[in-house]
Amino acid sequence: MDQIISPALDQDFIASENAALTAGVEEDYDALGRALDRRGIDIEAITRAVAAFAVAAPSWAVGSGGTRFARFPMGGEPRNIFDKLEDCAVVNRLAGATPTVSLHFPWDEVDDYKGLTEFAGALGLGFDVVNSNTFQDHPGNALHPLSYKYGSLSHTDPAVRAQAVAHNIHCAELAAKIGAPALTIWLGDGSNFPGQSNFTRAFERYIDSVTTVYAAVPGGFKLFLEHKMYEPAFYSTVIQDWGSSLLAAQAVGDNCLCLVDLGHHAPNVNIEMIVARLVHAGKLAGFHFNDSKYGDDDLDAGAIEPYRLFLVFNELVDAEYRKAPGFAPSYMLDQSHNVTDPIESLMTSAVEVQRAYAQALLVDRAALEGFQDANDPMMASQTLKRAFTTDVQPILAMARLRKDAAIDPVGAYRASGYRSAVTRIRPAKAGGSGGIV
Ligand code: LRH
Ligand code: MN
Repeated sequence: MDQIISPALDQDFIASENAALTAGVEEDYDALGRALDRRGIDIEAITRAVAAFAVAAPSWAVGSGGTRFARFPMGGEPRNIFDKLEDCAVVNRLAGATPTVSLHFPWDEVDDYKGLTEFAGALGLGFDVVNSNTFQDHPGNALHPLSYKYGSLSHTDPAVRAQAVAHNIHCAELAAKIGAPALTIWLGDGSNFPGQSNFTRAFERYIDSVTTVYAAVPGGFKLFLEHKMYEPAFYSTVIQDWGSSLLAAQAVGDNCLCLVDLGHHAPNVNIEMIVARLVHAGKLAGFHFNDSKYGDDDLDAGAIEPYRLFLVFNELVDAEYRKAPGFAPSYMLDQSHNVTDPIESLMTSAVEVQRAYAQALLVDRAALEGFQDANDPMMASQTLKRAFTTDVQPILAMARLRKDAAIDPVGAYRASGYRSAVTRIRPAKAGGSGGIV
């Protein structure tokens, strides 16, 4: 592996970057601590919870993303999973919140998974939920001779379904090799014209296929079903919404759960209520965090609708507070960085997800329940807003400082010269036509 000449991972460099900022953080932290104490909140308890909070980085998002129109690569594009892990290590080292990486197969396939796990371990990284891919063809890949143009696990042709089933079982085997706890199955299966697909038969073929995968994976290994309203299919999608996902997960088995990608809903859908329903059903797998204004824009988490992200975490903290049975969601980012340095976006997004969690921890749940039971909408709303409008920046910065991460991750990253260092050693990738990755 080429040696990257950058102090981005070096403790002394990070400490030197923090030196000028530490006194300010401590002063702000103490002031916030006093203010929270007057609200009966122990800032140290919040900071410990925030420091323990982690969200997985998506291996496929450290390279520049694109749209169907174009992709504009920057310098130092990762060439393979090893480059991607080095970039993920910088995200984790500086922002201190992404100790695991979510892999995508076959994009991240290698010959030696023990070697890959050791390589990641040496960078301070582990592996999180993996992802299968039957939403594009894989020319030259002997495991995928048949096309997924008209679907995969729900395809009308049993041979294509069998190929897609085999791929998902293979991904579960790879997950076991790297210690990943689950497999996320997202499909592009659907239709572009009314009449093109029989909704019921397609759904039943899908359930039958996932049930075959479920029967083949080790006991305890989880399958996460990811719903999406549209794209690449533009009329119907087999797992189009949380209802379809829940019905399928309930049909498949106890370890089959429903993953919520924030961008996979129509604008203005009440995602926080979907979260509450999936928690109620004991079927919440976890999240692909990102943000969006219109479609599956895969923008940086918290960049467009931070209050919505807060309201999602308000439901998650409420579930923790109620000790909801089987509540153990997996947190992952799933974004496409078309105009920013992906490392800066992933660090910033991890911090924004942490921010929403910290704010949700500040909600006075006993008071909120009282106002809800007393039908006092104004005070109930104000109770949430008070938590959301509390500037928790000192808590986030203190949590990073105590983890030897960077108080200002983007500032430290830019000062490290990492991007120009990788640009020097990784051959430039030509720009080109579309595609998110
Ligand atoms: C589909 C999706 C899915 C991934 C892909 C990269 O839109 O959210 O989770 O497999 O993006
Ligand atoms: Mn996703």
